[in-house]
Amino acid sequence: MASTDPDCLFCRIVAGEIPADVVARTDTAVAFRDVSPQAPTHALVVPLSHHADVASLADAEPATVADLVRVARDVARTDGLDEYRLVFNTGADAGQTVFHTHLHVLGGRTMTWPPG
Ligand code: IU
Repeated sequence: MASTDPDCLFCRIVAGEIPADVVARTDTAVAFRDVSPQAPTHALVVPLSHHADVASLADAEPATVADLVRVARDVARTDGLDEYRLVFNTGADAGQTVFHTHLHVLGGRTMTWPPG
């Protein structure tokens, strides 16, 4: 049984309690379109289980981290992308605002670096 937090927005999206534009679902992850897209393709891939950030997920469920990357690749491919950016913001200073692990999949335009 995956750990969940009833107060967590992404746990509630995973559970189907809050609507989202879901584009993929596996035994371990759900992918949905970001509500505030920063690129033509901008999806979030989240584990079913609640862990605040990717390092915590890696400690608890290392295989799920790889699953997130594979789902991200498949979402990009579905949008016709071979080239894309994957981002795990970790901590408020890094830009993390939702404390349920999520992998950003960004693509469909030329990316700049550093991201800011
Ligand atoms: P961040 O790495 O924690 O900053 O990313 C959180 C993302 O979640 C951000 O891109 C938001 O636009 C996105 N998001 C969403 O897709 N749906 C929501 O209801 C909320 C945030 I709140």
